Amino acid sequence: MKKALITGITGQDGSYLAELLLEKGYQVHGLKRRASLFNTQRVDHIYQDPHVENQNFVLHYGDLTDSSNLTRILQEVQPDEVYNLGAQSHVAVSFESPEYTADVDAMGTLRLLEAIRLLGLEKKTKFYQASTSELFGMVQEVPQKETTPFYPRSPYAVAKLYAYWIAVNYREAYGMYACNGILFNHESPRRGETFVTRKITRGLANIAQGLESCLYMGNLDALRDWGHAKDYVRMQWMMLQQDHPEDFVIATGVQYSVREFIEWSASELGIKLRFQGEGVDEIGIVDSVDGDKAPYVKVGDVAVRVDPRYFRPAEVETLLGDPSKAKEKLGWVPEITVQQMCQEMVAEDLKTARRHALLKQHDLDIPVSVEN
Ligand code: NDP
Ligand code: GDR
Repeated sequence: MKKALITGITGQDGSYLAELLLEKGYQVHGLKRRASLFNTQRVDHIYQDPHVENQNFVLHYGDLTDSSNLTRILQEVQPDEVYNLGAQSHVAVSFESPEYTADVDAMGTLRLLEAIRLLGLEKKTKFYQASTSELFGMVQEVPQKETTPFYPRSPYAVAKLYAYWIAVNYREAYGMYACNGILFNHESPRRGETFVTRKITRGLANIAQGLESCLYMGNLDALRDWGHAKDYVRMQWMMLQQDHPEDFVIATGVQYSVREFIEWSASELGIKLRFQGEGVDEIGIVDSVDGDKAPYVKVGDVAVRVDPRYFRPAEVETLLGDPSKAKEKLGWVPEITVQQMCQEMVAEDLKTARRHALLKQHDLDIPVSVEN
């Protein structure tokens, strides 16, 4: 039985990858952080009681900032494959916590690689590094592919640039099977609530159910190449099944704006929006509404406003990937379109909003999150 260790197993990708590897018969080990509240919601459905024998899903307390902890877990597990998905992954937050982001995202990668090497696992353990399209930042070529020069635009992207190169360096210096998946944005109903797509689907579903009145957004003109996380974790696994390690761009090859994602999500909820104004004065007004789908929304309501607090000190305006290498060498093509993904995300967030609306009607407390 193959063994995999996933850092970031409690995150969006970690949870889908764990499901995939379990289906493939792996024993899956994951790093979870100690937190004052439960933080394993995304993997609770595959959790196994530690009192039962022959477990194939095991969580270990750990942190990418702690070398001794990483070394101990690697020594205990002796994994065939390590997927380094753990990261402070929010670009905007990285401007607020740049040093911590560097420690986890850059140094954390080095700590893992060095632990593998010092334990003498460098010829046994294959290593996947969660690299990112944010490396391209201020884009130097359209579309972006494996050979496009990097120009990171945030502390997050700069930290990930170090992680990218240290993975390449360990491959070249020590002959390790280490590779980078340069993944463009990928989303799902499990996406963190403060990333743009989920913020939109959740916010608009709440508006449709009368739980919120307005969605406050940053740069509506940003263009992204969005795919579905399920498609992208499949590729993470494929990258470690080759004879030789290589880096791959993973993307759909199509880009849309944040404004378009808002329009699709609203339309799924029976709300047609008209955008007017410019810059910070831009608003999204309800043009027509299907009262059955969005009973609390009226024509003329301002459902979207721009709030400059969500602008970033340096923005990545446009990203568009060229996944030709992944297609040609690995036969990978994304199966879920961004529009299908948007539908799925809206449907899931609507279910939750309906549940919360029902609780509210009965004067019961609803779990409110103020962070966005
Ligand atoms: P998430 O933010 O959903 O998950 C991040 C994971 O990292 C969580 O499990 C989190 O734990 C864990 N983590 C955070 N800090 C630490 C730490 N100090 N030590 C150990 N673990 C930590 O990210 P995604 O699943 O979306 O992304 C997975 C990886 O892929 C990340 O590295 C991200 O930067 C990268 N990436 C993501 C893309 C995307 O579009 N989703 C695109 C390209 C790259 P906790 O649950 O406790 O917070
Ligand atoms: P990104 O994703 O920064 O590309 O990083 P995010 O969804 O946060 O932003 C995408 C674009 O939307 C714009 N935007 C907003 N973003 C957020 N979060 N909130 C808003 O209100 C808002 N309004 C507009 C942003 O400015 C940006 O241009 C994600 C993360 O998953 C990284 O870890 C990963 O490496 C990259 O994708 C690829």
